[in-house]
Amino acid sequence: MGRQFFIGGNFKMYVTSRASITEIIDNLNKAKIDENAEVVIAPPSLYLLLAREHLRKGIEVAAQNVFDKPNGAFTGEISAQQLKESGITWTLVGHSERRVILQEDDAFVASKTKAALDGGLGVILCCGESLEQREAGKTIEVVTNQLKAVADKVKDWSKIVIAYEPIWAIGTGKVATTEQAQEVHAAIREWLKKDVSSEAAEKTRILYGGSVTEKNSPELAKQADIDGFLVGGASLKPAFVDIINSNS
Ligand code: G2H
Repeated sequence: MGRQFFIGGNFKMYVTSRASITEIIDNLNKAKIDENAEVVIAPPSLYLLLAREHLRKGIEVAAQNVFDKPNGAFTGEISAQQLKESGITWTLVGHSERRVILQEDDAFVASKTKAALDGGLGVILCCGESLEQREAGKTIEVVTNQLKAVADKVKDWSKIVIAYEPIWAIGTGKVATTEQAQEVHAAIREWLKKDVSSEAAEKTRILYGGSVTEKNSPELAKQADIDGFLVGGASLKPAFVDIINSNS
């Protein structure tokens, strides 16, 4: 059986009012969405519950971040248990904006992935190389090292979706070519086969992220190892629906 197409909408910190969140959600609620697509949106944490309350059934809500402890004296953090109990069923982990700006290293990302899975969440695990690393020919090494840190702590990958997001393509308008994206996705699948299991290689969805729009998504979606998208800026626009439907 083929892998179910998966689209994540990462609202980042772009949305700054309840009214804007409600407008985006109203659009999604009214839209005709491919019934074969799995859709998850990730609003800023302040709006997670609002989103869950207003969003139609069948679309899930993700946190953009999670801590690696279940509870305790951790000012400003949110645990997987708290999210799950509030109806938030997914989380992003390891987005490059957190790796770079908040200096989260591979080990911490792996620890958060494990905590999220242990707490019953699905994980959208982000990975990707910088322009410097790409130009040095280190793309596959960087990406597989990021994933290996997780594989050292997590054996069951059935609730992980991988998002390959080359840092140089994020929010820059410079989308990776379909060949560049497919090449890395295929290498990730090969790595899964070798370092995790054949089953994980066959079943794990690998999303592409980085300046995805309704214009480039149909071509990217045709690639054998691209199983969906993690969409930032374009997920706030009505055309997000076209990206969701780009595989139908
Ligand atoms: C990459 C992506 C979503 P954008 O960060 O995670 O954002 O589509 O704005 O490049």
